[in-house]
Amino acid sequence: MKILESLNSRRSQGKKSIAVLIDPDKISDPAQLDPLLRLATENCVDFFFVGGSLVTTSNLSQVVATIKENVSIPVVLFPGSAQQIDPQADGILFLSLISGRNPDFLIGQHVLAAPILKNAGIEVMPTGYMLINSGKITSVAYVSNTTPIPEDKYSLAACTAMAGEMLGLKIIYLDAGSGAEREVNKKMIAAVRKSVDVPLIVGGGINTPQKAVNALEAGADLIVIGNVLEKSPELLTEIAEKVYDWNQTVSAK
Ligand code: 1GP
Repeated sequence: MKILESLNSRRSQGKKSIAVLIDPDKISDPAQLDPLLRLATENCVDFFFVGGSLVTTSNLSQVVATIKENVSIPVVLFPGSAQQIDPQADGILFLSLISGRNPDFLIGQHVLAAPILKNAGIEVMPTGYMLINSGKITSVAYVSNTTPIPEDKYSLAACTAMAGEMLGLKIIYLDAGSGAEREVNKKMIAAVRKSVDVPLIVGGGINTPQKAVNALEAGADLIVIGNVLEKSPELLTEIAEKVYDWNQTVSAK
């Protein structure tokens, strides 16, 4: 089953998913990935997201290859630019940064990426990417030169997501930014959830099991965990357990 199809099918059953985000810049030796790959398999992680807003090394291909060689979890590119494409991946979030007004991240990078993606034959998932303010200026806000949506402007975010869905985007991704001081709040997630039917991804600053539960309860279909696993990989077990528990309740109904 294709990735988007499986997200939609899980959503229609009320089931949630979890993705682990890997920043290729932080993986200088593929062996560094071993513990995370083992933990992800043990904890039934659904996807690996690979990418970053500023990738300064050429590790991407090696990282994707190592994941593909060792586990059967799909690899989804989460690119900061058209340079972060690797044909070994299973899919790519083709991100349009709809919370911002920078044409380069709304359509510019996409024009450069399109012919490469056409040849690569990987699954392209049109995604409305929305940055939500989370305290300090995040790398993604700085690099994309866009202003995140204020975290209490629920209607603004809801209308942005709605417009994205009307433009044909198939996924909405609410992101507080990697290592965010404050994760996207429940009210914001719920407001966006109510405004669209497409799968909703939520990430940025989800670094405790409770924050993961909050995002699931508010309506996230898929939560993304990155930063916190660099220092505390064991937290993946606790967070993934919350997703598993949620899905068990749904199955039991
Ligand atoms: C960032 O949504 C991702 O773009 C994940 O964020 O690294 O804070 O978990 P963290």
